[in-house]
Amino acid sequence: MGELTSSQSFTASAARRARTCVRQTPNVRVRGLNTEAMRGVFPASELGVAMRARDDVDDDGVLATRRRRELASARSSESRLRSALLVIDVQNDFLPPDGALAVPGGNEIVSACSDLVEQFERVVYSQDYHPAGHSSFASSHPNAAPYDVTTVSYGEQTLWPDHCVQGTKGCAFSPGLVVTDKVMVVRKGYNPAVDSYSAFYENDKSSGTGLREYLDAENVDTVYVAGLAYDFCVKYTALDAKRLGYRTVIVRDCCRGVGLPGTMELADAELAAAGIEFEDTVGV
Ligand code: VGL
Ligand code: ZN
Repeated sequence: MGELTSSQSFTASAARRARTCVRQTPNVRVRGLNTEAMRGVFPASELGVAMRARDDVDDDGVLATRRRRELASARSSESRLRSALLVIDVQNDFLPPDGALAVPGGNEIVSACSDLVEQFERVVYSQDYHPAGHSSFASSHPNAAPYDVTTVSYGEQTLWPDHCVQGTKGCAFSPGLVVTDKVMVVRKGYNPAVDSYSAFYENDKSSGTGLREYLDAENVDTVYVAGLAYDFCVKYTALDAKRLGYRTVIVRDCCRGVGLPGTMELADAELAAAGIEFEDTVGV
């Protein structure tokens, strides 16, 4: 993962925090470590760590994270102080190869999301957090199959394979994701009768998660959104953020989508129509 675009400037305190985070993972200087080849060799729990070790090293052997920290202090700005990163649902069940609802390419963004986390003053993680037998599971409906669409009291609901059940390994954050101690975690989807794609509101649009109140208390005016899945939880989180009045930026190369028929195109169109901005990190 490389430098961020110029509009993504950082604060010195985020850089200090980054130093604390990075210490938790081994900063081994390994050149040319082939993470593709390692996929079949390392258990998933080790793979996240191994990938970070590689990503921390530039071609010239300089730690990329150190270079970003230097940029961080240089680019420190008032607007950065008022922004928050929302990391959406980077949980084992959404990651190939073993996740119950694996998002294609989901593994490719875990390390990049961790790099992003280190560059923000405020980070909120969302966690899909369903009770067993949740109404969004196809298994809870007679004669339904995963990815069928059904009509419920609050509108259309896609039915999913059982996923992110509270207390299971699939519900846990990916071991490759840096989760610092002092962060807000928004759990969603715990109401047995209502699904929740957005990190702000349940799908019935009536009950809030408390995220808005937190961001407002922190004087946040800009949210960056990254994670899984682009065409569902990232999309609905970004649409709600924009509707609530935040400047909303999707970090596109730190997202991957489920990709049901038409869902990626629909997400692109809806997000653009809503005036949501897109940025990429550079030179991953
Ligand atoms: C998600 C489907 C069901 C997501 C969560 O995180 O995008 N998608 N639950
Ligand atoms: Zn879910």
